[in-house]
Amino acid sequence: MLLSFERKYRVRGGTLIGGDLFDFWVGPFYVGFFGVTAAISALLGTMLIFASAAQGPTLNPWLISIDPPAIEAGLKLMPLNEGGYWQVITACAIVAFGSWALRQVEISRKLGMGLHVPFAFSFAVLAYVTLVVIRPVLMGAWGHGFPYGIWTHLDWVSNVGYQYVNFHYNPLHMIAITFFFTTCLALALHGSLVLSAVNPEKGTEVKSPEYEDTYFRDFIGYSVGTLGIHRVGLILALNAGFWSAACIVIAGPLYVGSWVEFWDFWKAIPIWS
Ligand code: UQ2
Repeated sequence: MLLSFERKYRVRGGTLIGGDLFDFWVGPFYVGFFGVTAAISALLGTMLIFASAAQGPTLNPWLISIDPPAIEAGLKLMPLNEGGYWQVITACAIVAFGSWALRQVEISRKLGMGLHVPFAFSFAVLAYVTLVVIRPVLMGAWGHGFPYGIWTHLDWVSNVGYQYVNFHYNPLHMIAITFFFTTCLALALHGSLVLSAVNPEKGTEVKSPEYEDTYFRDFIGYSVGTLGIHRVGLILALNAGFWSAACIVIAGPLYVGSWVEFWDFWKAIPIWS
């Protein structure tokens, strides 16, 4: 059922490309030019995953893997069964993710809202593109991309990690992890605080945001505020994605060798050496 609110806002305009041509809805979903490109690239990419998997050697869903070309192939386009499937599937994925972000922009514009949602989603896309395009190109071979398989992508993370002896010593990896943990802390604080206000003792009234502020003022002497916590949450989550991309893109293109030995510079500082 269409809410009366939605009917009011289901009007033409706000599109980036295509004018009125794709400016319509299918059931609850807005389509738009980028809805069409997202659907086509997602469907094509998914069908190619099945086509590649059908080539074998296994149909066990846990073990199926669509591998990038061999490192020796460099940045060449390859035949389908020698990494070409991975290359075309990667291209489909990037077009699908890009379309999805631009569709979010069109919906934001239609509703006269900010672009925070597409901006946030773009950080996730950036992290993926860093792994399968930016870093492989900087290192000169598509073979540095990760394989599309449930088990094999885990192997890839493990193997790449050990190539740098112990990836946890990568300083940007430390920063990324810290942001992931802090994001969890912020969401746990926020989710529990809101639920505690909205689910009071049986027979008592739901508590207003002033109660939430007061809780934290009583507790730690400070409340960041009901709008503020969402700003904090967004900035924490964006940083988690950004530093994840940064920590892997410096490993290889900028720094080769052991992340454990990286910290030897610290012991060599003149003051204490
Ligand atoms: C808050 C507030 C909310 C919240 C939360 C806080 C009323 C409903 C969780 C408390 C948050 C603080 C003090 C900042 C936390 C910062 C980090 C980096 C974890 O004050 O306003 O709104 O949900």
